[in-house]
Amino acid sequence: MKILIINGPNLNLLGVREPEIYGNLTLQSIEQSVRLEFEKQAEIIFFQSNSEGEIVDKIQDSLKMNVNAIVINAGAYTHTSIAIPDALSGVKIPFIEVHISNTFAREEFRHHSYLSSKATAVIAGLGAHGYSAAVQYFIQKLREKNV
Ligand code: CA2
Repeated sequence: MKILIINGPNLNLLGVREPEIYGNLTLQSIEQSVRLEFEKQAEIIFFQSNSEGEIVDKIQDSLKMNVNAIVINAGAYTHTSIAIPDALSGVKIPFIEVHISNTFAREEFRHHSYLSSKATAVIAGLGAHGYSAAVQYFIQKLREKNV
């Protein structure tokens, strides 16, 4: 079972700036703890890019890579990109949208997401735990389907 975790623009700065919004954990440490938690149950692939096109390419590649589910924090592209949800619809791989912060408690422009209507679920405001919760959900669902 393969689960791809995609992080979008500026999430490589986690733990370095704005800890009051995004916490103290770096993206690397989040990656390490998710891997540790699930290494016996699934192959977890991490990908971060600041570029919309690279994220679209990765989503398209996930078919060749036999990815079963995607967890995506598209960062600010959540609120602007049509290409990313189009790519997700194109590959027809189920995905969960994750946000570290509660986007609904923030500026109005963060309340709308182009991804949410196509997502299996949306998790916002649980910090880094959102990634684990999403992976855990997919592992359980994929097991039920004997993947
Ligand atoms: O809460 C989230 O996870 C967001 O997806 C993060 C995005 C933001 O644009 C979304 O509205 C909500 C921003 C990621 C920027 O991350 C930084 C981390 C540390 C320092 C600066 C930016």
